[in-house]
Amino acid sequence: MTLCIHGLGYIGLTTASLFANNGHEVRGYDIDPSVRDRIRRGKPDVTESDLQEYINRALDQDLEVTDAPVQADVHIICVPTPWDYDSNQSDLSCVINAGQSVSSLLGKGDLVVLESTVPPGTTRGTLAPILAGSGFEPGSDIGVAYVPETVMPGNTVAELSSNDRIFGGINAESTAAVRSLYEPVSGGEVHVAPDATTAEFVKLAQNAFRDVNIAFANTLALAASDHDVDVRETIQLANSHPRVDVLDPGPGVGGHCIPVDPLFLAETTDEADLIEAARSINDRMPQYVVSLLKRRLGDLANRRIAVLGIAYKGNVSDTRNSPGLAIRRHLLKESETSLARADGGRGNADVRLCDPHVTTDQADLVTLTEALNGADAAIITAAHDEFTDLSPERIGGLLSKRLVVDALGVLETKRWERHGFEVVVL
Ligand code: SAJ
Repeated sequence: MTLCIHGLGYIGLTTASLFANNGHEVRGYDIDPSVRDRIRRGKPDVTESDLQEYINRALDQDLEVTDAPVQADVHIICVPTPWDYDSNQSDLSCVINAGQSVSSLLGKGDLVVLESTVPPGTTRGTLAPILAGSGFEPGSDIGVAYVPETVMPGNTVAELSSNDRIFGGINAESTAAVRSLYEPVSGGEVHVAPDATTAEFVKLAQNAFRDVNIAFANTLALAASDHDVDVRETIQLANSHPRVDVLDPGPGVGGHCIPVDPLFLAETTDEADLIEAARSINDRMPQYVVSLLKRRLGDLANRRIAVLGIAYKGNVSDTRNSPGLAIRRHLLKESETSLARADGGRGNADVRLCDPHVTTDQADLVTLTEALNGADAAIITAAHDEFTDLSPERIGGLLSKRLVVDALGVLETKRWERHGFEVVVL
């Protein structure tokens, strides 16, 4: 079986490697020549070391990067589907472009699989009509199906081989074809959805579920502070109930999936009040973190603040929708407000960003010592090991005020307090 993977981002390259490592001849194409070049040189944009090894193994076998999409028995589309915040709708242009390029390569009996996260109905309503332009009838001449990916960044290789998979074709023949492709490479159980639209809906439901549940935890954190109650102890006690499993509050919901996928679900229905409320609660958390700091420091003008973590979560390098970067924006905005009110001689807060996992030069990053030196406060915004292992003994002398906002509840508060720190836990 020959496969052509369209889009070699995080999911496309992982999927290409999965099939190459399971004995398939895989060709992969990405529209960005620098992505193709990096993969060919064995230097893809991944930071998980076992994923890097997994990809290298695939490149040593039968994964080859091509300068154009090629004919194959199976085409798998793994292209980005961003949310367009201006028009408030999903942007399916990459899926449409990939579909057109697949259409020009099709032969009778081929299978086309969409893995990109999309609004319900996209495989049947958008992709299949484009493929029909080939002259082959989707469903009868060619198979067309949707297969969501569920791997968790940071734990990709383990989840790739153990997670359950869900498939849905536009008809029974398409479903059977996609099942026989994925079942032999799936370590978890396989579940057949009644159709492609259901499979699309399931993916969105999973991520919206997590967003709503994080919003619930964040709501508890906001409400607990009104009563001077420790929300994390509350959650631990609440979770002793056999049917309660509250998630963790935090500085906001980042990444490319959880903050975006619920919008795809809301786009196609009028019944999205809960989903929209959850989005708005989670989006307000960075501002809330800044308000916790303001309560202690008052005016933020001229303050020096260390933001520890611009990755969207612990031990990953991805900064998309980063709570840490959102917190920086709010700190700067708040101190601008102070500037407007203040007498002459006052300036914006000096916000110093530190993140040992982020290697891109998109933000001015400094070392931990540079970030903390002379700072009025530090805010922990990503649960990287380097930050959860921080010791008050080591950094106490660096800060000008012993104030830490622990937005993720990762520090042992009592120990820090013994060293004269005020620890504000979200
Ligand atoms: N977060 C909290 N509280 C929590 C859990 C997470 O505030 O209790 C925050 C994190 O700090 C982070 C954000 O939520 O900022 C998202 O992180 P995550 O670990 O919940 O999820 P992702 O985006 O890394 O991966 C999710 C996963 N989906 C689900 O768990 C339902 C993953 O399985 C999907 O494959 C992935 O989205 C995707 O690609 O869709």
